Amino acid sequence: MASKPPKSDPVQDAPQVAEPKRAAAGLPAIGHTLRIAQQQMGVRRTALTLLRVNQKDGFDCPGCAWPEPEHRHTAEFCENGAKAVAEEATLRRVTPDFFAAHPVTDLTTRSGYWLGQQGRLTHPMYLPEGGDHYEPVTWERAFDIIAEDLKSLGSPDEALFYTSGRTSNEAAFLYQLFARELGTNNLPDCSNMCHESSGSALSETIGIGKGSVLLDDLYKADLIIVAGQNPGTNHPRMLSALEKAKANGAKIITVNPLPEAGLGRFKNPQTPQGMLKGAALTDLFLQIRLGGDQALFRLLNKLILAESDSASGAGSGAVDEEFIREHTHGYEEFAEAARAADWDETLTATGLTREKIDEALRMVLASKRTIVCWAMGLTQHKHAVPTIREVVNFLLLRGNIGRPGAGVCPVRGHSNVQGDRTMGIFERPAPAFLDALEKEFGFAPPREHGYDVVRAIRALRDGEAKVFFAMGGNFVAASPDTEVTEAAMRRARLTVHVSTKLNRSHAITGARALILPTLGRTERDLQGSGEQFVTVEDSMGMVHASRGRLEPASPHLLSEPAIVCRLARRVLGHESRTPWEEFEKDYATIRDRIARVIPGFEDFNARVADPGGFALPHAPRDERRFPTATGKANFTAAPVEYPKLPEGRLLLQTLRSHDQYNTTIYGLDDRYRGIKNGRRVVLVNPEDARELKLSDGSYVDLVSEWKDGVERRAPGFRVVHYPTARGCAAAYYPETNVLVPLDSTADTSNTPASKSVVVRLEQSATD
Ligand SMILES: Nc1nc2c(c(=O)[nH]1)N[C@H]1C(S)=C(S)[C@@H](COP(=O)(O)OP(=O)(O)OC[C@H]3O[C@@H](n4cnc5c(=O)[nH]c(N)nc54)[C@H](O)[C@@H]3O)O[C@H]1N2
Ligand SMILES: Nc1nc2c(c(=O)[nH]1)N[C@H]1C(S)=C(S)[C@@H](COP(=O)(O)OP(=O)(O)OC[C@H]3O[C@@H](n4cnc5c(=O)[nH]c(N)nc54)[C@H](O)[C@@H]3O)O[C@H]1N2
Ligand SMILES: [Mo]
Repeated sequence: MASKPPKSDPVQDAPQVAEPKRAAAGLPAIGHTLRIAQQQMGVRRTALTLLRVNQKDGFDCPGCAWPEPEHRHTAEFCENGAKAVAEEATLRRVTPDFFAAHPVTDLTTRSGYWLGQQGRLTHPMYLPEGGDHYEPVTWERAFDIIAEDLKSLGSPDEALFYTSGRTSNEAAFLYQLFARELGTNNLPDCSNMCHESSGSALSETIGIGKGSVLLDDLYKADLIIVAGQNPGTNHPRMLSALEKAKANGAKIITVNPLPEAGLGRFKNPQTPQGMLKGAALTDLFLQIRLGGDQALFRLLNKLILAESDSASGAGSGAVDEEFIREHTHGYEEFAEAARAADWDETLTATGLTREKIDEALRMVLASKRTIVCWAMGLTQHKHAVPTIREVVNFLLLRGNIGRPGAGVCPVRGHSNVQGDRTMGIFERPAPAFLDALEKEFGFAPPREHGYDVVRAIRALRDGEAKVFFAMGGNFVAASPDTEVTEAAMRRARLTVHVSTKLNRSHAITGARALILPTLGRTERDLQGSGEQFVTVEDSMGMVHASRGRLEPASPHLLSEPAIVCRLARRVLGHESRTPWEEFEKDYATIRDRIARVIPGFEDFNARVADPGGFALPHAPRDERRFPTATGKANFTAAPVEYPKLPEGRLLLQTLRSHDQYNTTIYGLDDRYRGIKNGRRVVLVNPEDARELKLSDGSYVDLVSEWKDGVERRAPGFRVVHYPTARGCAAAYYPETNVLVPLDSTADTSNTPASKSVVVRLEQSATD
């Protein structure tokens, strides 16, 4: 039997703190997984469901975007994948009775954890203007309401169409097509808050905004640098890949302000030996200060050049001269900037010692095949784009792009965030993509760029956008500057959420609001032509099918493609020549169109029949061709930046605990970091804490300081003395989003700088 959701809320947030763990996974992980899964699903459903995750005839894990290995274990999932599945396959339900019992004013007082724990949404629900209760509504009426509002807009650009990254390729393709037939490129997505900086930096330098390695490359690498990523929690299956890489002789350098458990010792739950002993993954740990990565890579580049310039190094091949000559552009300017890198400044920016950097250099020079992996620790800074460009410089210098065992590896978050972008979910679409849409569907797509997430919030705030539609996600909780974002959302005329689970975005609404409940990945999708499957693209550009088998959570759910098709028919009517009805009936007909519009998808339906899926083309990886403006891989030479802190302040990063999936909170523990039963904690280096007179266990308010002079405050955090880098602090998202100023974003990519918030810690009034 599944257990009931918690009744009381606010759930008691009373953190208990123990020593952080050194090893990740292993037996405790399995026990933990089964406990959480059984609470949601009961024993039988847990076993049946978990066995189908990531199997060739099963569904793609809705957890992260890490690829599936060629040879899959019977249980090809990880602890956190299993939690993501349990969250969706839960037997708990949010019915119209629930909404009758809980007015919206009540929902706004509840924690995100409590809301999520209530279970799956079962009926389309409508919140009328001035009402305080969502009421059940028919699908027809729901589409009428949306159509009314969309048609009354002064311009289609007053509507926003957000996407979170779980949406399938088929649904995403239809969704962007609908928005563009309506007449807008306002397609902000979670990627704007996530890997946008990677996309920006990579498109400019190598000509494609995606990683250049496949799983097999990791197994062939001599050196893997993992910077700004916590795979033990967020991409647990990556640890198995790193373990295999090490068995093949690779060395691993970890660059992180925190000593994250998984990168220390890993106990592979899928091998008996791994369970007992575990393997140490990291060979060299560089405990860097937040935002110090650009300086670090710049100095390494200087040292590589110096090695190449030195008499003893002449001809040593420290730099790959032939590759640089044949395939790159901008080398001279870059080399000049790199040679000017300053040791002292680098030591200040990184907080590292000379010895550690020298050791890293030796490992770099000894490696013939190097891969750099990264995630949010690199992308969510003001200077994220130049930081990632510097990583590209570092790899180009030794010819580490476009050959086996080497390359760039941005590790994506949401399971189909990369696919959604490939399908055209982008506020700044390429002209060639729009041309292809125009040719295939016979309408003139809008050419003007749309709003990204931050600009969408400003548009709502300023009354320039009036209808907000979300395909999944939890926009108000995931976005920065919570108070600003919530106020902005309340100004909308209509907010609509296509969702599986209840979340805060359903409580903070426009004048009218709709909740449209949808099928999850685990569920059977039956349409006019029979059972359907969808497709997804993983972090390494592999496309494959995903087929749900479970009975849907309620008979009233529609699939995401069906919702878009019906909405499009209702809103666009006869003006649209697109066969929406046929698309809804048979998703293979959507894939036929994708095949004609998007390069790399030729013969889509035939190729996706291969259970292993297929790889999308990637010119730099496949043929060392760089489709950039210069036709070559571009070296760049931006000035080095790093955050500078005023006296008595700390730099706060906002990150994930082990028991959450973004804004979905599975539980109140962060096992690897030794935190139990609470989320309002702030991790502070003991030396900093001593200087700031903050004892372990005391309570503080986090107050963010930004140049607009507005005081942003998150009250009541328990101080935890923790071995993070000096001057740095860490606390969980989304509780701390209230501290991230809307205007504090990365240059070029406009991604909120969620890993770089200047804060002062004030004793809490209640302490
Ligand atoms: N279980 C689970 N899985 C998930 C998610 C989840 O919430 N839960 N979220 C998914 C999503 S959408 C994403 S984007 C990914 C996120 O995956 P991660 O990027 O691993 O997630 P974060 O928790 O934000 O962790 C950031 C890591 O970077 C480090 N870091 C922070 N700032 C810096 C810096 O300036 N320099 C360096 N070198 N390191 C830094 C932090 O200490 C931390 O280890 O995970 C995906 N997978
Ligand atoms: N401060 C701070 N803010 C951050 C980050 C950070 O590190 N720090 N990280 C950023 C990152 S990397 C990301 S990706 C964003 C995440 O932003 P979002 O993607 O918007 O947020 P999620 O929490 O993943 O969304 C969860 C909701 O998605 C819905 N959902 C789940 N599965 C499905 C499905 O199959 N279909 C549909 N239609 N709905 C579904 C459920 O209703 C659930 O409540 O947050 C960003 N915000
Ligand atoms: Mo993400």
